[in-house]
Amino acid sequence: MELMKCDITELDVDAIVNAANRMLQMGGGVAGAIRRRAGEEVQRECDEWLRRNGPVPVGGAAITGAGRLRARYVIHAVGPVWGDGDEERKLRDAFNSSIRLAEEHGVRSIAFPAISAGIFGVPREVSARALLGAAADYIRSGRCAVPRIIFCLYDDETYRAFSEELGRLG
Ligand code: AR6
Repeated sequence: MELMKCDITELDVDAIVNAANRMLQMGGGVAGAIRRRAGEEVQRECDEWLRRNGPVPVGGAAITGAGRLRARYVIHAVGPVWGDGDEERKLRDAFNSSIRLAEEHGVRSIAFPAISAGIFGVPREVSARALLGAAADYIRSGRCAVPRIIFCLYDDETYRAFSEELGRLG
């Protein structure tokens, strides 16, 4: 598990995770950055996925190509909105759904943002605890089909919250 302070759209990994909404409409935050940098192709693929499968449940994920990005795939993970209830479990589900799709597509390196910790209003400490906890459980399970898991944090406060949580995990 690695923490990086960076823009997720710049990473040279097999898959980056988008902090998505249920309708896969790429608005602001990470989604907006991906849309600008990858090109409209990714939003078109999202629209097609939605037409076939309907809205993604909270805690679920969808996969598309990555347009002009260096990554091969974008995995659109839907986190909870703060106040929905059971936010931590839903964030763990979003991590697990994303890793499952990554495994199915032969992804060997993946980068996650602090899902729900922006526009969706979940405190960064809660996002850190849930996502790093789920990642630690995944690594401990010994499956390791996705050997490289990066958390890409955008601002100092979020980077600090994830570092502190990682320290607690030991
Ligand atoms: N790279 C890495 N992290 C980033 C980047 C970036 N380029 N840009 C922002 N962040 P958010 P959410 C951080 O709002 O809360 C959209 O409209 C940001 O500072 O992207 O799950 C979607 O379409 C924060 O720490 O995701 C959804 O409707 C974290 O990424 C909704 O927002 C998550 O912030 C999703 O909201």
